[in-house]
Amino acid sequence: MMAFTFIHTADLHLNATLSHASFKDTSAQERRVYELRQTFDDMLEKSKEWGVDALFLAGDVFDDPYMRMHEFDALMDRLSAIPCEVFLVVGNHDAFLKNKTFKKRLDAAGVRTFTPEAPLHRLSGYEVAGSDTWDFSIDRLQAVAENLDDSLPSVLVLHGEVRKSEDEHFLTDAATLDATPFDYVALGHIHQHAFLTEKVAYSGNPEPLDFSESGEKGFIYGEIDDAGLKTQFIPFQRRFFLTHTLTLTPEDTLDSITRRVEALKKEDPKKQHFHRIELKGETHRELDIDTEVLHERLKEDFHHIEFKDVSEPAVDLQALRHEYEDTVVERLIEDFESDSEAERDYESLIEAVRALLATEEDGR
Ligand SMILES: [Mn+2]
Repeated sequence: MMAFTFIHTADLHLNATLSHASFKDTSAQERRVYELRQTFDDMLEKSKEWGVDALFLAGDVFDDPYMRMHEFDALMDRLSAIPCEVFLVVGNHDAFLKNKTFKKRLDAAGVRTFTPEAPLHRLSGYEVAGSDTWDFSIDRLQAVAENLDDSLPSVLVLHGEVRKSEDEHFLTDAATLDATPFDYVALGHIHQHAFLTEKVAYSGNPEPLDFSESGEKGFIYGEIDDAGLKTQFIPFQRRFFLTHTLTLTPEDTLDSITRRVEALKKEDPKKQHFHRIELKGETHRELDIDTEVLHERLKEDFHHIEFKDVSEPAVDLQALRHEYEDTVVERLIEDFESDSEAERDYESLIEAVRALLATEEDGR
Protein backbone atom coordinates (compact mmCIF):
# COMPACT_ATOMS: atom_id res chain seq x y z
CA MET A 1 0.00 0.00 0.00
CA MET A 2 1.31 3.44 -0.95
CA ALA A 3 1.12 5.92 1.92
CA PHE A 4 -2.02 8.01 1.73
CA THR A 5 -1.41 11.50 3.18
CA PHE A 6 -3.85 14.20 4.20
CA ILE A 7 -4.51 17.48 5.97
CA HIS A 8 -7.55 17.71 8.22
CA THR A 9 -9.00 21.10 9.12
CA ALA A 10 -12.42 22.51 10.09
CA ASP A 11 -14.36 25.47 11.48
CA LEU A 12 -12.60 28.10 9.42
CA HIS A 13 -15.60 30.47 9.46
CA LEU A 14 -13.92 32.29 6.59
CA ASN A 15 -16.52 35.04 6.23
CA ALA A 16 -17.09 35.58 9.94
CA THR A 17 -17.76 39.19 10.86
CA LEU A 18 -16.35 38.67 14.38
CA SER A 19 -18.76 41.32 15.61
CA HIS A 20 -19.15 39.27 18.80
CA ALA A 21 -15.44 39.72 19.54
CA SER A 22 -14.37 42.73 21.51
CA PHE A 23 -12.52 44.64 18.78
CA LYS A 24 -12.78 48.33 19.45
CA ASP A 25 -13.13 49.39 15.87
CA THR A 26 -14.21 47.83 12.60
CA SER A 27 -10.77 48.17 11.02
CA ALA A 28 -9.31 45.80 13.65
CA GLN A 29 -12.18 43.45 13.00
CA GLU A 30 -11.71 43.63 9.20
CA ARG A 31 -8.01 43.00 9.55
CA ARG A 32 -8.67 39.93 11.68
CA VAL A 33 -11.22 38.49 9.25
CA TYR A 34 -8.66 38.93 6.47
CA GLU A 35 -6.16 37.04 8.61
CA LEU A 36 -8.51 34.07 8.87
CA ARG A 37 -8.42 33.84 5.08
CA GLN A 38 -4.65 34.38 4.94
CA THR A 39 -4.11 31.45 7.30
CA PHE A 40 -6.41 29.34 5.15
CA ASP A 41 -4.35 30.28 2.08
CA ASP A 42 -1.16 29.37 3.92
CA MET A 43 -2.63 26.00 4.74
CA LEU A 44 -3.48 25.42 1.08
CA GLU A 45 0.13 26.30 0.27
CA LYS A 46 1.30 23.74 2.84
CA SER A 47 -0.87 21.07 1.23
CA LYS A 48 0.87 21.82 -2.06
CA GLU A 49 4.35 21.98 -0.56
CA TRP A 50 3.90 18.67 1.26
CA GLY A 51 2.18 17.05 -1.72
CA VAL A 52 -0.65 15.58 0.34
CA ASP A 53 -3.25 13.46 -1.41
CA ALA A 54 -6.30 14.96 0.25
CA LEU A 55 -7.58 17.96 2.16
CA PHE A 56 -10.51 17.36 4.52
CA LEU A 57 -12.68 20.36 5.31
CA ALA A 58 -14.81 19.05 8.15
CA GLY A 59 -17.57 21.67 8.13
CA ASP A 60 -18.18 25.32 9.03
CA VAL A 61 -15.79 26.51 6.35
CA PHE A 62 -18.13 29.49 6.20
CA ASP A 63 -19.87 31.33 9.00
CA ASP A 64 -23.13 32.23 7.27
CA PRO A 65 -24.50 32.75 3.75
CA TYR A 66 -23.79 36.49 3.76
CA MET A 67 -20.96 37.03 1.38
CA ARG A 68 -20.48 38.33 -2.12
CA MET A 69 -20.65 35.67 -4.78
CA HIS A 70 -17.39 36.80 -6.39
CA GLU A 71 -15.66 36.33 -3.04
CA PHE A 72 -17.08 32.83 -2.75
CA ASP A 73 -15.95 32.14 -6.33
CA ALA A 74 -12.44 33.40 -5.54
CA LEU A 75 -12.21 30.87 -2.70
CA MET A 76 -13.46 28.12 -5.00
CA ASP A 77 -10.76 29.10 -7.51
CA ARG A 78 -8.13 28.68 -4.81
CA LEU A 79 -9.47 25.25 -3.89
CA SER A 80 -9.55 24.12 -7.49
CA ALA A 81 -5.98 25.31 -8.03
CA ILE A 82 -4.41 23.07 -5.39
CA PRO A 83 -3.28 19.70 -6.71
CA CYS A 84 -4.81 17.48 -4.00
CA GLU A 85 -8.41 16.24 -3.73
CA VAL A 86 -10.64 18.37 -1.54
CA PHE A 87 -13.46 16.83 0.52
CA LEU A 88 -16.00 19.00 2.29
CA VAL A 89 -18.84 18.26 4.67
CA VAL A 90 -21.44 20.89 5.48
CA GLY A 91 -21.57 22.07 9.09
CA ASN A 92 -24.33 23.70 11.11
CA HIS A 93 -23.08 27.16 10.07
CA ASP A 94 -22.80 26.63 6.33
CA ALA A 95 -25.89 24.60 5.48
CA PHE A 96 -26.48 27.08 2.64
CA LEU A 97 -23.81 25.17 0.69
CA LYS A 98 -26.45 22.52 0.01
CA ASN A 99 -28.39 25.06 -2.02
CA LYS A 100 -27.94 24.23 -5.70
CA THR A 101 -26.29 27.53 -6.66
CA PHE A 102 -23.47 26.83 -4.22
CA LYS A 103 -23.44 23.09 -4.85
CA LYS A 104 -22.83 23.73 -8.55
CA ARG A 105 -19.88 25.97 -7.77
CA LEU A 106 -18.40 23.41 -5.37
CA ASP A 107 -18.76 20.76 -8.06
CA ALA A 108 -17.19 23.02 -10.68
CA ALA A 109 -14.22 23.63 -8.37
CA GLY A 110 -13.77 19.86 -7.99
CA VAL A 111 -14.65 19.96 -4.28
CA ARG A 112 -16.14 16.60 -3.32
CA THR A 113 -19.23 16.69 -1.13
CA PHE A 114 -21.51 14.02 0.33
CA THR A 115 -25.21 13.23 0.23
CA PRO A 116 -27.27 10.48 1.89
CA GLU A 117 -27.53 8.87 -1.58
CA ALA A 118 -23.80 9.14 -2.29
CA PRO A 119 -22.02 9.04 1.08
CA LEU A 120 -18.78 7.49 -0.20
CA HIS A 121 -16.08 8.53 -2.68
CA ARG A 122 -13.98 5.64 -3.89
CA LEU A 123 -10.86 6.97 -5.56
CA SER A 124 -7.83 5.15 -6.83
CA GLY A 125 -5.95 4.19 -3.70
CA TYR A 126 -8.31 5.36 -0.94
CA GLU A 127 -11.93 5.88 0.15
CA VAL A 128 -13.59 8.81 1.88
CA ALA A 129 -17.04 8.76 3.43
CA GLY A 130 -18.80 11.73 4.94
CA SER A 131 -22.04 13.18 6.14
CA ASP A 132 -23.28 16.74 6.48
CA THR A 133 -24.37 17.64 10.02
CA TRP A 134 -28.10 17.49 9.35
CA ASP A 135 -27.90 14.29 7.27
CA PHE A 136 -26.13 12.14 9.82
CA SER A 137 -27.67 8.76 10.56
CA ILE A 138 -25.99 5.95 12.45
CA ASP A 139 -27.69 3.29 10.29
CA ARG A 140 -26.42 4.88 7.12
CA LEU A 141 -22.95 5.10 8.61
CA GLN A 142 -23.00 1.38 9.46
CA ALA A 143 -24.16 0.56 5.91
CA VAL A 144 -21.31 2.61 4.42
CA ALA A 145 -18.82 0.99 6.79
CA GLU A 146 -19.91 -2.47 5.61
CA ASN A 147 -19.23 -1.50 2.01
CA LEU A 148 -15.65 -0.38 2.48
CA ASP A 149 -12.87 -2.02 0.51
CA ASP A 150 -10.62 -3.18 3.32
CA SER A 151 -7.55 -3.19 1.11
CA LEU A 152 -7.74 0.62 0.85
CA PRO A 153 -7.11 3.39 3.43
CA SER A 154 -10.41 4.92 4.45
CA VAL A 155 -11.41 8.13 6.16
CA LEU A 156 -14.72 9.32 7.56
CA VAL A 157 -15.45 13.08 7.69
CA LEU A 158 -18.16 14.45 10.01
CA HIS A 159 -19.21 17.70 11.63
CA GLY A 160 -20.88 17.71 15.04
CA GLU A 161 -20.67 16.87 18.71
CA VAL A 162 -19.55 13.38 19.79
CA ARG A 163 -19.04 13.88 23.51
CA LYS A 164 -22.19 15.49 24.92
CA SER A 165 -25.24 13.47 23.94
CA GLU A 166 -27.61 16.25 25.08
CA ASP A 167 -26.13 18.65 22.51
CA GLU A 168 -28.40 19.54 19.58
CA HIS A 169 -25.56 18.75 17.18
CA PHE A 170 -24.77 15.37 18.73
CA LEU A 171 -24.05 12.69 16.10
CA THR A 172 -22.90 9.59 17.94
CA ASP A 173 -20.23 8.93 20.52
CA ALA A 174 -16.51 8.69 19.89
CA ALA A 175 -16.38 5.00 20.94
CA THR A 176 -18.91 4.10 18.23
CA LEU A 177 -16.83 5.97 15.64
CA ASP A 178 -13.67 4.34 16.94
CA ALA A 179 -15.25 0.89 16.46
CA THR A 180 -15.96 1.52 12.75
CA PRO A 181 -13.49 0.10 10.21
CA PHE A 182 -12.36 3.58 9.05
CA ASP A 183 -8.66 4.22 9.50
CA TYR A 184 -9.27 7.82 10.54
CA VAL A 185 -12.30 9.90 11.57
CA ALA A 186 -11.92 13.63 10.79
CA LEU A 187 -14.26 15.71 12.93
CA GLY A 188 -15.29 19.34 12.89
CA HIS A 189 -17.46 21.56 15.11
CA ILE A 190 -15.43 21.80 18.31
CA HIS A 191 -12.88 24.59 17.94
CA GLN A 192 -10.36 23.19 20.41
CA HIS A 193 -8.39 20.42 18.74
CA ALA A 194 -8.51 17.05 20.48
CA PHE A 195 -7.68 13.43 19.82
CA LEU A 196 -10.63 11.56 21.33
CA THR A 197 -9.10 8.20 20.47
CA GLU A 198 -6.04 7.40 18.41
CA LYS A 199 -8.03 7.69 15.19
CA VAL A 200 -10.96 9.97 16.09
CA ALA A 201 -9.99 13.65 16.21
CA TYR A 202 -11.22 17.20 16.13
CA SER A 203 -8.72 19.29 14.22
CA GLY A 204 -10.03 22.54 15.72
CA ASN A 205 -9.76 25.75 13.76
CA PRO A 206 -6.34 26.96 12.58
CA GLU A 207 -6.82 30.54 13.78
CA PRO A 208 -8.63 31.57 16.99
CA LEU A 209 -11.73 33.75 16.70
CA ASP A 210 -11.81 35.47 20.08
CA PHE A 211 -10.61 35.47 23.71
CA SER A 212 -12.61 32.34 24.48
CA GLU A 213 -10.26 30.43 22.13
CA SER A 214 -7.03 30.50 24.08
CA GLY A 215 -5.77 27.00 23.28
CA GLU A 216 -3.19 26.18 20.64
CA LYS A 217 -4.55 26.22 17.08
CA GLY A 218 -3.52 24.39 13.95
CA PHE A 219 -4.45 21.44 11.75
CA ILE A 220 -3.85 17.69 11.67
CA TYR A 221 -1.50 16.04 9.23
CA GLY A 222 -1.98 12.32 8.72
CA GLU A 223 -0.54 9.33 6.89
CA ILE A 224 -2.05 5.90 6.39
CA ASP A 225 0.00 3.00 5.06
CA ASP A 226 0.55 -0.70 5.75
CA ALA A 227 1.95 0.17 9.15
CA GLY A 228 -1.31 1.90 10.03
CA LEU A 229 -2.19 5.49 10.92
CA LYS A 230 0.24 8.23 11.89
CA THR A 231 -1.05 11.66 12.84
CA GLN A 232 0.49 14.91 13.96
CA PHE A 233 -1.01 18.15 15.20
CA ILE A 234 0.63 21.05 13.37
CA PRO A 235 0.44 24.39 15.24
CA PHE A 236 -0.38 27.02 12.65
CA GLN A 237 -1.97 30.18 14.09
CA ARG A 238 -0.60 33.67 13.44
CA ARG A 239 -1.77 35.13 16.70
CA PHE A 240 -2.87 34.10 20.17
CA PHE A 241 -5.62 35.63 22.28
CA LEU A 242 -4.03 36.07 25.70
CA THR A 243 -5.86 37.01 28.88
CA HIS A 244 -3.80 38.37 31.77
CA THR A 245 -5.18 38.88 35.25
CA LEU A 246 -3.74 41.74 37.29
CA THR A 247 -4.66 41.64 40.94
CA LEU A 248 -4.70 45.22 42.19
CA THR A 249 -4.13 46.47 45.73
CA PRO A 250 -5.03 49.80 47.36
CA GLU A 251 -1.41 50.89 46.68
CA ASP A 252 -1.94 50.76 42.91
CA THR A 253 -2.34 53.94 40.88
CA LEU A 254 -3.13 54.39 37.20
CA ASP A 255 0.62 54.76 36.63
CA SER A 256 1.54 51.58 38.46
CA ILE A 257 -1.14 49.69 36.51
CA THR A 258 0.31 51.10 33.30
CA ARG A 259 3.77 49.91 34.30
CA ARG A 260 2.52 46.45 35.16
CA VAL A 261 0.91 46.14 31.74
CA GLU A 262 4.02 47.53 30.04
CA ALA A 263 5.98 44.71 31.64
CA LEU A 264 3.97 42.27 29.51
CA LYS A 265 5.70 43.65 26.39
CA LYS A 266 8.63 41.35 26.90
CA GLU A 267 6.35 38.32 26.54
CA ASP A 268 5.32 39.58 23.10
CA PRO A 269 8.30 41.46 21.65
CA LYS A 270 7.03 41.27 18.07
CA LYS A 271 3.63 42.73 18.97
CA GLN A 272 1.89 39.72 17.50
CA HIS A 273 -0.90 38.84 19.87
CA PHE A 274 -4.26 39.96 21.22
CA HIS A 275 -4.12 40.87 24.90
CA ARG A 276 -6.94 41.28 27.36
CA ILE A 277 -6.08 42.68 30.79
CA GLU A 278 -8.48 41.73 33.54
CA LEU A 279 -8.20 44.00 36.55
CA LYS A 280 -9.19 42.29 39.78
CA GLY A 281 -8.64 42.87 43.45
CA GLU A 282 -9.15 45.85 45.69
CA THR A 283 -8.22 49.38 44.81
CA HIS A 284 -7.88 52.61 46.73
CA ARG A 285 -11.25 54.26 47.25
CA GLU A 286 -10.06 57.35 45.39
CA LEU A 287 -8.74 55.50 42.36
CA ASP A 288 -10.93 55.85 39.32
CA ILE A 289 -9.79 53.30 36.75
CA ASP A 290 -10.43 54.87 33.38
CA THR A 291 -9.76 52.04 30.94
CA GLU A 292 -9.91 54.48 28.03
CA VAL A 293 -6.88 56.27 29.46
CA LEU A 294 -5.06 52.95 29.94
CA HIS A 295 -5.88 51.97 26.38
CA GLU A 296 -4.60 55.30 25.03
CA ARG A 297 -1.36 54.91 26.96
CA LEU A 298 -0.68 51.31 25.94
CA LYS A 299 -2.22 50.72 22.53
CA GLU A 300 1.02 51.37 20.61
CA ASP A 301 2.85 48.72 22.62
CA PHE A 302 0.68 45.80 21.51
CA HIS A 303 -1.02 44.56 18.36
CA HIS A 304 -4.27 44.69 20.31
CA ILE A 305 -5.00 45.45 23.93
CA GLU A 306 -8.23 45.73 25.85
CA PHE A 307 -9.24 46.04 29.48
CA LYS A 308 -11.87 44.47 31.62
CA ASP A 309 -12.16 46.04 35.04
CA VAL A 310 -13.79 43.93 37.74
CA SER A 311 -11.79 45.39 40.62
CA GLU A 312 -13.58 46.82 43.62
CA PRO A 313 -12.81 49.68 45.97
CA ALA A 314 -11.16 48.39 49.13
CA VAL A 315 -13.32 48.05 52.19
CA ASP A 316 -12.13 50.26 55.07
CA LEU A 317 -13.04 48.12 58.07
CA GLN A 318 -12.63 50.79 60.72
CA ALA A 319 -14.69 53.35 58.84
CA LEU A 320 -17.43 50.79 58.24
CA ARG A 321 -17.46 49.79 61.86
CA HIS A 322 -18.25 53.36 62.83
CA GLU A 323 -20.73 53.91 60.07
CA TYR A 324 -22.62 50.71 60.86
CA GLU A 325 -22.47 50.82 64.65
CA ASP A 326 -24.84 48.38 66.36
CA THR A 327 -25.55 46.49 63.15
CA VAL A 328 -24.65 43.05 61.83
CA VAL A 329 -21.81 44.65 59.91
CA GLU A 330 -20.18 45.83 63.10
CA ARG A 331 -20.65 42.38 64.68
CA LEU A 332 -19.01 40.68 61.70
CA ILE A 333 -15.99 42.94 61.91
CA GLU A 334 -15.71 42.49 65.69
CA ASP A 335 -15.90 38.72 65.36
CA PHE A 336 -13.22 38.81 62.70
CA GLU A 337 -10.94 40.91 64.89
CA SER A 338 -11.44 38.69 67.91
CA ASP A 339 -10.32 35.67 65.90
CA SER A 340 -6.67 34.71 66.18
CA GLU A 341 -4.45 35.64 63.22
CA ALA A 342 -4.47 32.03 62.02
CA GLU A 343 -8.24 31.76 62.08
CA ARG A 344 -8.91 35.02 60.28
CA ASP A 345 -10.48 34.62 56.89
CA TYR A 346 -10.31 38.08 55.39
CA GLU A 347 -11.78 37.08 52.00
CA SER A 348 -14.96 35.64 53.49
CA LEU A 349 -15.34 38.61 55.85
CA ILE A 350 -15.14 41.04 52.90
CA GLU A 351 -17.54 38.88 50.91
CA ALA A 352 -20.04 38.86 53.79
CA VAL A 353 -19.71 42.60 54.40
CA ARG A 354 -20.19 43.36 50.71
CA ALA A 355 -23.26 41.12 50.58
CA LEU A 356 -24.77 42.89 53.60
CA LEU A 357 -24.02 46.32 52.17
CA ALA A 358 -25.56 45.34 48.84
CA THR A 359 -28.79 44.25 50.60
CA GLU A 360 -28.70 47.54 52.52
CA GLU A 361 -28.34 49.53 49.24
CA ASP A 362 -31.25 47.67 47.64
CA GLY A 363 -33.42 48.43 50.63
CA ARG A 364 -32.75 52.14 50.43
MN1 LIG B 1 -20.20 23.80 13.93
